Amino acid sequence: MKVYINGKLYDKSEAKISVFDHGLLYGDGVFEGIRSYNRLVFKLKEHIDRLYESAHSIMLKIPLSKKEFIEAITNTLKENKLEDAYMRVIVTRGEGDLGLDPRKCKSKESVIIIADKITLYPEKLYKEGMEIITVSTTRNAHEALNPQIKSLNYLNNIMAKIEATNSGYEEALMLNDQGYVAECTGDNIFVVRKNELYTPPECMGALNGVTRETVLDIARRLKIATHEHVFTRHELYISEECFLTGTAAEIIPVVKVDSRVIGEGKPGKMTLALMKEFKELTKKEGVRY
Ligand code: PXG
Repeated sequence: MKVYINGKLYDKSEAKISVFDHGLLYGDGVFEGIRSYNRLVFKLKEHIDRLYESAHSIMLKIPLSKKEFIEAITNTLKENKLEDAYMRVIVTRGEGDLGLDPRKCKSKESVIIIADKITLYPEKLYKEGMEIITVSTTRNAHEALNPQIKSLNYLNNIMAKIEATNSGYEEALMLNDQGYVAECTGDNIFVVRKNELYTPPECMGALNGVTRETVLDIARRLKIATHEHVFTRHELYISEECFLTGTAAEIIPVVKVDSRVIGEGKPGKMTLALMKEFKELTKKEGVRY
């Protein structure tokens, strides 16, 4: 495996950055998780735009133009001879000293691109649906650390994940500090009620997921009414269908939330239709490499 660091490709064993990098010391940096299918990078522009937005918000200068960044990604994929890949793109503040002041990071920002294979949830969960549980760790308040910023500081999500896995569940439902449904630790959440599709708006603490946007687009194309709407756990419990979306997970059905059976306790009709359309889209859309 070859890893891109600041313009050069290194063997995995040689791909190293400084222990003084503020990405490591403070989580001071931003990232994206991107997928490719059959040599097509899915929604690359959307991921790059979000990366630059996250960087802008934390006053991090990305030392490449968007065009150069896209070339670096496609070249890394080519070099690794991967047809289907999961990529991690990272930009950190770079090497500084042992103080959190980013002005002390005199070296350039570090740009890292890792292209690897993806480990999905087990196939069984896509067929039968998964069970999730609400955890007590609430989603970051946007005035503290805005969930729209995909920063390297993911402890909020990791703490929630630990709570879920400690209880024997694969994924955690996170509420915001007002108790409204926000999202899961690495996935957005959708519900179906009366044949209409609902997902919490960004201001509830949900990341504006690329897969979330894609699913909303597909639904509109299928003439399904879509709503970015505030909802509570009660509305989730009484929904007819529920599913999660994310670049890694794609679309995964949820059949139980906090021990309440959702709908008929199996992946719903609309969920299955959206999964099928999503799969079709990944086969034909994307940036070729
Ligand atoms: N919410 C959060 C908090 C995320 O981190 C999503 C939603 C889905 O967004 P996209 O754009 O991918 O549709 C994410 C993305 C993991 C993992 O291991 C997930 C993400 C990032 C890194 C790791 O599940 N998530």
